[in-house]
Amino acid sequence: MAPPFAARLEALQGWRASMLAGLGEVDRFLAAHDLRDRTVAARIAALRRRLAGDKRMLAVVGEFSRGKSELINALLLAGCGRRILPATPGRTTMCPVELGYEIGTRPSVALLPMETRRDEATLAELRADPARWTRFEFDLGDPARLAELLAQVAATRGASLDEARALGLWDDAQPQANPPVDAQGQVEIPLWRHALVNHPHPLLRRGLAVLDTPGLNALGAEPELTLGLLPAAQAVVFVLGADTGVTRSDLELWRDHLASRPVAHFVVLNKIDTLRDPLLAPDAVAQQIETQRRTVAQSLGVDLGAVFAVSAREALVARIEGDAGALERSGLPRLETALAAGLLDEGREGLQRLIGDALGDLRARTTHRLGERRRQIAEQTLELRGLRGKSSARLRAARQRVAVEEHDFERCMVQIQALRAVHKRLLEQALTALAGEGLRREVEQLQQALRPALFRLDTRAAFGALCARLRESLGQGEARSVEIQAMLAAGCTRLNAEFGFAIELPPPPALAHFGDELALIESSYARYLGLAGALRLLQPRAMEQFKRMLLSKLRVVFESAGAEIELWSRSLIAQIDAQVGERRSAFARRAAALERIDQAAGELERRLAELAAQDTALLRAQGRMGELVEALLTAPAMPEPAARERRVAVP
Ligand SMILES: Nc1nc2c(ncn2[C@@H]2O[C@H](COP(=O)(O)OP(=O)(O)O)[C@@H](O)[C@H]2O)c(=O)[nH]1
Ligand SMILES: [Mg+2]
Repeated sequence: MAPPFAARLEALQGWRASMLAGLGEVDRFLAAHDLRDRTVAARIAALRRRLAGDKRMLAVVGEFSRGKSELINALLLAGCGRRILPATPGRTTMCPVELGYEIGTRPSVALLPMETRRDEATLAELRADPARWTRFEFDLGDPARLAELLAQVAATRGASLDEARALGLWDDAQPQANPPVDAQGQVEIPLWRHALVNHPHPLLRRGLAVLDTPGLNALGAEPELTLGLLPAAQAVVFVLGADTGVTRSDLELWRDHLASRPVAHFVVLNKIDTLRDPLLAPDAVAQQIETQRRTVAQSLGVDLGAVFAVSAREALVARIEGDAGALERSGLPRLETALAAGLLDEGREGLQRLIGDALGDLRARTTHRLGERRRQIAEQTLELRGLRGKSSARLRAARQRVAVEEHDFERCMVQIQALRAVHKRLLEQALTALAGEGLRREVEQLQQALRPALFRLDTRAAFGALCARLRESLGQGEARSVEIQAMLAAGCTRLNAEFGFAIELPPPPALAHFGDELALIESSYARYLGLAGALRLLQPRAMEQFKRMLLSKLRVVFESAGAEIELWSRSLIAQIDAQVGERRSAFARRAAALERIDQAAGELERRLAELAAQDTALLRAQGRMGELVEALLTAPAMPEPAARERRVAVP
């Protein structure tokens, strides 16, 4: 009873593996033909990293006790033969739990102590610092041990008000959100801040990651979850309880954090088993479930097809007991089919496009360089044919001609040096516009502006101003790269005309999508600022953390934009260098050939034959490169998701 998305993940994995293998072959081909300069190598390496690290994150979100953890137990962990994530009354998830797998590592549970919230490091930074985590390994044959370890994610402890305040778990400004204080003046706080489960489950091995969350509106959840983890998810499962219906807090959570996220949404109406009634006919119960589904779709403003009526508990039991009929009745398989389509196809197209673009570009450049080599061979052939039956004096004259041509050619180096100097200056300007230092200043300024704005409840204006300035910086980076392009274009035209180069300008990097990413960050942070979130920022610790998270998000966008400009402009310079190198070695080969011809009879014809053979090999290489790229571009994609899978009706 493997989940239906296993097959699809398998296909995705297969596609990825064949792409990786194909890229490896292209890489080896280029190296063998002396076509793999530094920028080509960097580009291929970047593609391979993207392919290898292509993870899909599914976030499961909802209010406390809707059955999120139980749903993950049924979706992913039923193979353990027991309940693994704590999901019983009185034992609920207290911290975000991420399930995933790093290939080549041991199964483990890593827990981040709540105390780490005292300092300002963000979760993203702490991830890279294993010393801060408490790590336990487990044996795959021992599910009881895994369940015991995961009981920790429900663990709590008592803390004084001062301590809770310092950890950002108590806010005097929001009494309604605070945990209750016991007779000793203590509050109950989560023991852990975050949990990472490293489990080689077949789905996790294939790049799926699943995020289980405590309630989002809980004070403890704050920025990390809504600003850091949720935006990284490709799909969100929003869990409601059939026993509670859509409550006000469900609706708030949906509206404030989920509805406007540009990712696939799946709404789960869980616990439909609670609607079963021995005094009602099964038809009448089904009718009730259907009515409730409609109500849910209406209240959330989603398609009926996106609402899945499920019993996570019955699904888990059915899987453990191997009862196919009960599993079907639990409604889970339908959800899984939809998840497979929504989660796995999402993003793959983008990756495919990226690879297609890069390969197309690589093929064009390679064909061009091979063509250039063939042109030089043709010229040499012509020159040598002209020497057939000619005297030694004529040969000497030809050798002198090569020397003069070479000397003429070397004059181009002055122009190239000048071009390089201007390029370097413009590139530096472009990169400065996108550098981290400026970003930090901007975000610091925002912090200054936010403080008074918080009291006026006018944070959006301050944040809007920051975003406008950031867009301007991005625009400046873009403007510089247009200048670089224009400057290099003029220089290259001159070089091509005067020295017979065949330099082709690659199209300038497309930076528009960085603007889109900036807009995405802008909207999720603006949403946060509009909410109770803004109030939380009155706490200095929360403000500091907000600032650091914002900065790290922005850095990724700006640094990637800078890297793209740099790679693009360096690839152009590399092209010039490669052509200079090829021209120089062509001169050397011509001179050496003429010398040998002068010394040995028969050498001329031998050299002509050699040139003809080289030309044939180059022609073959051109064809081979085309074949390699074509094979990759038309690699069998994944099975198309059947249209009806996306809109299943529930009986
Ligand atoms: N009847 C019923 N109870 C469920 C179902 N799923 C979860 N529960 C119960 O609801 C409670 C909360 O579940 P849990 O998974 O911890 O909720 P979470 O806080 O959203 O992770 C637990 O007592 C579960 O046993 C279900 O499908 N049917
Ligand atoms: Mg839970």
